[in-house]
Amino acid sequence: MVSLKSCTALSALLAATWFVLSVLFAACAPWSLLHAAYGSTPAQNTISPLSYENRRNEYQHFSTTGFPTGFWPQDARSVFKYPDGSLGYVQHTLVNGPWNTANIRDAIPGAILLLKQVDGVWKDNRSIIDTVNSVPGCIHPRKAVAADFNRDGVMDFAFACHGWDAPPFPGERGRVLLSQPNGTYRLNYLSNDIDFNHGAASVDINGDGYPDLIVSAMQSVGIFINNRSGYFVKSATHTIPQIRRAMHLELVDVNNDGKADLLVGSHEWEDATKVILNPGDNDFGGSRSNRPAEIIIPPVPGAGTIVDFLYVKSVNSLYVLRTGDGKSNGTTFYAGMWLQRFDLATRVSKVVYADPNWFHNNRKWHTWIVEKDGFIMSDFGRSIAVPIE
Ligand SMILES: [Ca+2]
Ligand SMILES: [Ca+2]
Ligand SMILES: [Ca+2]
Repeated sequence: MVSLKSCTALSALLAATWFVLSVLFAACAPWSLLHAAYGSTPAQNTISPLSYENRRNEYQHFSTTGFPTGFWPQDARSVFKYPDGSLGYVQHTLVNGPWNTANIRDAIPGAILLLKQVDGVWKDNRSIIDTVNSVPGCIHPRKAVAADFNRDGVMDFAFACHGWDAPPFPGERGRVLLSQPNGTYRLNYLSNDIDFNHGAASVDINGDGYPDLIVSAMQSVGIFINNRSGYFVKSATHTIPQIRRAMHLELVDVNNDGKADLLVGSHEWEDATKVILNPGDNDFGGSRSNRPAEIIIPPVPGAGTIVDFLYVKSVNSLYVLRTGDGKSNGTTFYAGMWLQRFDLATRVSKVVYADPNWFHNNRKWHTWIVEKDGFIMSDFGRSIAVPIE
């Protein structure tokens, strides 16, 4: 039983506590609001910092049935989920290039296409893009990287852009499509850096909870640290000196130690295709005397242009999507499709699909592969299906 006296004391204590809490709340509220405004509250976030996981997961439910007529897929694309659980599709369009326009002065920036699946039908969802406060799209987008860069629980997209695709390859700035507190998206520059950014992938490099980027450039691979608002600064301290060039790269854990490993590939006649195993602290460069362990993927003569990587856990193998290199075996540069399986346990390499004359959707090579229903498939339109075995 509680006496009247202790009740009075308890009431006084509660009142005092309430007063202290009220003062604290009043003092902290503006700070909380500031955090909310900048989306820097890392609570309840289920989106992976690994873009590889975000890109692959949603393809399990993806179908192009009901896609807009006159639509065709372009390289910088991703399937994702909106906060309400419905499926989304994003694409940074590519308008023109040296193949249909002679002069770089006539280069037209691309734009963002956003779709949303409602009752099984794809709807145009571009109305949620705040175009007034967005920068123009880039000239040549090449890859979309999906992660929640400003940590507000809504998927964002970084676009690796490489600029006009002809000598002297001037490069350009990447772009990032960021969710806003009012439910819209804004397109912004990704960083101050101008380069030939062909490939990219995200992981939290410095462990602050915000996804950072590893981006391929013309002569190197750069590490870009997220300033926690979705803008990136090229790191002067994190470098990866053992890669000269990597047109395509991916971050995925291939040895099941819980740390993403770096897969890099480019033009195989210039640079080996390889896995750099994460030493545990995301320092893929290491010190000069202590480089992380590497696994070299055996080359496929004639098909030395690396396009995509897929790790299939059930067979502990890395699948490498390739196209022609024009260097040997009578192949043509960027024509045809090859799929190589590399067993990470036995280190045995096998070409499981090869078609130098592959042609589909008006294209001579395919960009992205996914694992679905026991097959390695094209992400779009079932233009390839190779059983996993
Ligand atoms: Ca976000
Ligand atoms: Ca980070
Ligand atoms: Ca690993």
